[in-house]
Amino acid sequence: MVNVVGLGYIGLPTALMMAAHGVEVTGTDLSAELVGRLRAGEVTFDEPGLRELFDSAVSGKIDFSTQVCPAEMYVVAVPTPYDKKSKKVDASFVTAAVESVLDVCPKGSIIVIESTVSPGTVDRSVRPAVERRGLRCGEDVHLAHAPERIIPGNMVYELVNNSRTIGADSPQIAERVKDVYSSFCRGELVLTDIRTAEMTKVVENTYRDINIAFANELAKICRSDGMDVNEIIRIANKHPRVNILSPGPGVGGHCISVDPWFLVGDYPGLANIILAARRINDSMPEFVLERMHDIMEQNGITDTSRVGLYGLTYKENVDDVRESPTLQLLDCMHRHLAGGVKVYDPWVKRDITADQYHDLDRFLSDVDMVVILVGHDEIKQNMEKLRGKTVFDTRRVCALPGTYYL
Ligand code: SAJ
Repeated sequence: MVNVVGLGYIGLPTALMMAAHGVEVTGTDLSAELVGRLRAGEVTFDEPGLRELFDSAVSGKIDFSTQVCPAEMYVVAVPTPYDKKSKKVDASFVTAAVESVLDVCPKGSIIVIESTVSPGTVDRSVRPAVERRGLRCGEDVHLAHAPERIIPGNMVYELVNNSRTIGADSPQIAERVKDVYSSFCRGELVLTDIRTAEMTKVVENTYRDINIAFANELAKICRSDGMDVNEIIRIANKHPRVNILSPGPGVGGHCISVDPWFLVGDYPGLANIILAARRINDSMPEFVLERMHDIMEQNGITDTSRVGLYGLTYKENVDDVRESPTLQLLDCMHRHLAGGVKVYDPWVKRDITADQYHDLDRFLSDVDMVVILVGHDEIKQNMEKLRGKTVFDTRRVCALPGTYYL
């Protein structure tokens, strides 16, 4: 039996996937409200294929609970925020979850950390929590790290098809963890030690952050000299060994905008390109704001309340707004005392910010200029409605004549 601890964006699909493939699973979350909704059959966030996965899981062996329970294997998938000042990972949710597991776990059980942690966190925070109880790692309890790799918007597919890394203290334990994941995972399951698994995960997200930062820096260079950055990247990418990502209004989400800071926090003075990339990506909302002002000026728009930010999530076709570039832009505007803009996102039903609309036509009738910040399919499909407006497209999804780009 597997107990998945933490039923958020990673824990829930993982628990459902295991259950749908015949593994007996209990999903645990501290939030009684969340557990109540799951028990009532409600899928707690929007993700393609998650409803179907939920339905096939509940016809198998899955239970939801607020309590951690005795199990052969635990999968810990709780958040790992970073401290914004020190830039270091805050492992307190992980250690609290492990402590709750240690209260009930039978001798010989395996605790798999799926949460992304900075290299060394298992040694620094998890092992000591085990040892403080007089338990021995490798005998009374076994530790492993199997960092998640799935991308929001395509989670269900990637959960099945991506390769994954399993770090453990011994090859035998790694094999036992592999047996459980291979119930559903068709990708290669690479076995290694815990520290290598921790580092590899953070390196993957940092690599992507640096690649996006390169695209964003190119956008600034090209803008300063009247060149079309997207055309340049498109052509450069025809080279067989070049694959530049797309510039945009910034990097959001809880992964790529966070994980590189773990390396900056742990290796000050060594993580130089990584720090520069973070700074470039974090500077994009400010760059968007400057460009917005230029475009407003060129079009005689003086009133920011006639400007609409189109898209609020951190990227396309998800409902997640964590660290979203639009929220960063709003914060930036607030600091520049430039408020009053209107906001609309077809994916965001709840109220996140002031002047937020829930109806596209009303939103568009109240603005003269639209700033596209997310490339949702729904935004692409409704592009004709922007005809006649001043359009500033930070995602290169609008082909209407006269559109301004980054
Ligand atoms: N972005 C760009 N330009 C691009 C690609 C992305 O500006 O060309 C922006 C997005 O708009 C978004 C941010 O970057 O604001 C991050 O989006 P993303 O799609 O690159 O990544 P995430 O954060 O949704 O998921 C990443 C994935 N990591 C990698 O691809 C290396 C995923 O596989 C991880 O599982 C996930 O982080 C995680 O949880 O760590």
